[in-house]
Amino acid sequence: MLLTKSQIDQHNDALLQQHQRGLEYVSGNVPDAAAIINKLAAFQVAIPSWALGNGGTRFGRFAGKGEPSTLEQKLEDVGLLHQLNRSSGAISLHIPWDIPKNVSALKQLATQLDLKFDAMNSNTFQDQPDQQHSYKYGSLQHVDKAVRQQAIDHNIEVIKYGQELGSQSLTVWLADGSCFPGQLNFRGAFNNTLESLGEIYNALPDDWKVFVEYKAFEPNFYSTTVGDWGQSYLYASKLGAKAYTLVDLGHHLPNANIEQIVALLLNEKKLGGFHFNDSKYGDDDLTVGSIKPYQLFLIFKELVEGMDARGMDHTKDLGWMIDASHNVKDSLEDLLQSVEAINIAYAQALLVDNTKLLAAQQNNDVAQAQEILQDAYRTDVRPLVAEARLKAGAALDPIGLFRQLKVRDQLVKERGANTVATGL
Ligand code: AOS
Ligand code: ZN
Ligand code: ZN
Ligand code: ZN
Repeated sequence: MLLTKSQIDQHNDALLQQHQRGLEYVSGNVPDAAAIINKLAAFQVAIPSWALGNGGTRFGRFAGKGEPSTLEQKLEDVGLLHQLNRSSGAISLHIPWDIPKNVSALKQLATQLDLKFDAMNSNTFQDQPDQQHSYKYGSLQHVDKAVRQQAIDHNIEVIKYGQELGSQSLTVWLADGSCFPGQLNFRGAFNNTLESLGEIYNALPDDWKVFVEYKAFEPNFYSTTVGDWGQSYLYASKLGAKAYTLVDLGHHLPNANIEQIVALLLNEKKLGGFHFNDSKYGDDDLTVGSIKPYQLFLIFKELVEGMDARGMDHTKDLGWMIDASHNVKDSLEDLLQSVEAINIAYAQALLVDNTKLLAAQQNNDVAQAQEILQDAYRTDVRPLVAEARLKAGAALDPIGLFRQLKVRDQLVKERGANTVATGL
């Protein structure tokens, strides 16, 4: 089910006048609207295969209708998002949920949909029916070398799938840790994990990166063996130049200053990528920008400033990914909202006058520094984001068009109402 160009054009024509009024207004108030629009148009955020269905909690799962049940259908969903916003040109796969059966057909489909394969994700937090050893007490940290080896081999297999598909990175998120004091020898768990990661690292192709994702808690509730950015940084720096820290916004203890973490990791050349999401209390499941949009802006401000200072390419030198999944909204509408929130924060960050900010900082002019940041944050950049979409051939109002064309109803017709997407 793909949209036609004329469906998009018709939708855009109807909104054009109103859009242009907004665009003129904001363009008159920002220094270089054209440059910002070009950057926005080039910026792509990868969609995780596991967010295309309504995720559950351990208490229950309320499946959505017309969810993708094959890998091909997952690609088609992302292709649809990409047609609507031209900002979702990549998919992140998860093995074994997304084992490709026919690699060349899958690659062909991806090319047709204009999608790239972003970071590959391994899974050693669940036991699969055919596996010999259980991960109940951890995987790469396990006290038994045989269990560790099984987890290492799995990660190496994931790299191989990724190589076939043209991915260039592996994200390792470990559920490893402990639920009770005394359960684990912290140093033993760290050293085992480091050694296991080292074997995976040695299997990485030269042009690949490995991202070590940290998480404060869940599913383990006393300790997590990659529990914070310091631990991830330790692993990444001991592993070598191809290893980086991955920041998932929802994986911190409450009130952590994520923008400062990001600034320092970038400074140390160890920031690898992002999992965007939002949360009110803890965890990682809500739509990006739905709870703390100012924090998201502050993070992007550090990203833009830090990447520019190091001459990095915004579009490809970090891995940009969404990682969220909840129970209540249409998954595709939810992802459109997340991508929009990311683009808005990025645009606001591009507005920050860093020369003026630096001068304010040099003069200890605290009020002025705050004014500069909030001036950017309070600018309504939505017309700039919409203009980037328009120029790229996407919809001025992606959710509006999704609803207008009753895309979900069509997916239900094609796939049925009783679908269960594999994944979380
Ligand atoms: C888990 O909390 C991590 O965020 C993972 O990155 C991700 O959600 C997982 O790999 C998907 O199962
Ligand atoms: Zn994540
Ligand atoms: Zn997470
Ligand atoms: Zn979660």
